[in-house]
Amino acid sequence: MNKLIELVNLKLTEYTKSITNPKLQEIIHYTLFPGGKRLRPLLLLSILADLEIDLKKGINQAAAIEMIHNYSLIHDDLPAMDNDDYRRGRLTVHKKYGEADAILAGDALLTDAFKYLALGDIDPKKLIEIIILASNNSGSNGMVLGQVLDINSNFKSLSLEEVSVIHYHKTRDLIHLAIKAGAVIAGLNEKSQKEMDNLADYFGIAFQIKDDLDDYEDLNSSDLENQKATYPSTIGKAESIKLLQEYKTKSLEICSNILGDKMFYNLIERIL
Ligand code: GRG
Repeated sequence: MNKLIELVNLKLTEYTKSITNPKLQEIIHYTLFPGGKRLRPLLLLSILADLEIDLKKGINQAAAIEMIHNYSLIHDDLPAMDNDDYRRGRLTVHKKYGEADAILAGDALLTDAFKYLALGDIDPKKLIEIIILASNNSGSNGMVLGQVLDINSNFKSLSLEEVSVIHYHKTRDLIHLAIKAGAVIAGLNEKSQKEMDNLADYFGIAFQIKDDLDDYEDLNSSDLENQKATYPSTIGKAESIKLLQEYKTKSLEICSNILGDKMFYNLIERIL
């Protein structure tokens, strides 16, 4: 797993060094390093590792998805959105560098990501499929839709279905992109790709439930301040834990059938 993270960090370093404006380079470096768990690149690359496919085939796409994820975090933290001062134990980008530069760094990460999505020694048809997937999963019918629904739900009480739709798009969509890109690069057949879509649904929602549960008793959480509808605030802590376990088991089952009990399997065990 560490080897995979090292590869991702190398690619993100190469990207950061390519930014010619020193201020923008500093802000993007601050955003990407030391970074978070690198979950989305790990999901993509572990599919390749488990199927013994050269990791170089997916490294550009793995780094690109991490860039899209980091753009979304910068924008999510802005005063007009969740208004958070801290992320990953450090000042958020707008708190450290100001709002205008934070917005622009997010814009640059999202835009630059599309170049990295298109790079690599992969069949051009697969590259086009992944670029369209990236747009669909992060754009107006994907993660941005999730954020729009979320922002408009502050201070409202929601049904489980409404909460699920928000998180399906806000969190599951980018996870789906990472898993699906791995499946496309690996050349999985249609049936296995459908199963991997199901895995992305279970894992994506379970990851959000886990995140909500971790935040639930945190009195400094912006979810609490913005009175956000979360899984535990909607269906209770015990039901949330039950749903998390059910989705984790289903994710592990699918993974075991398609990839075996190897790196991806261990990643699910570790993250959920
Ligand atoms: C601004 C268009 C736009 C979208 C923002 C991703 C997102 C949508 C909001 C983040 C809010 C949040 C905390 C969602 C819960 C799940 C989640 C995506 C957590 C952060 O992902 P991790 O844990 O982060 O993978 P690290 O820090 O490890 O990279």
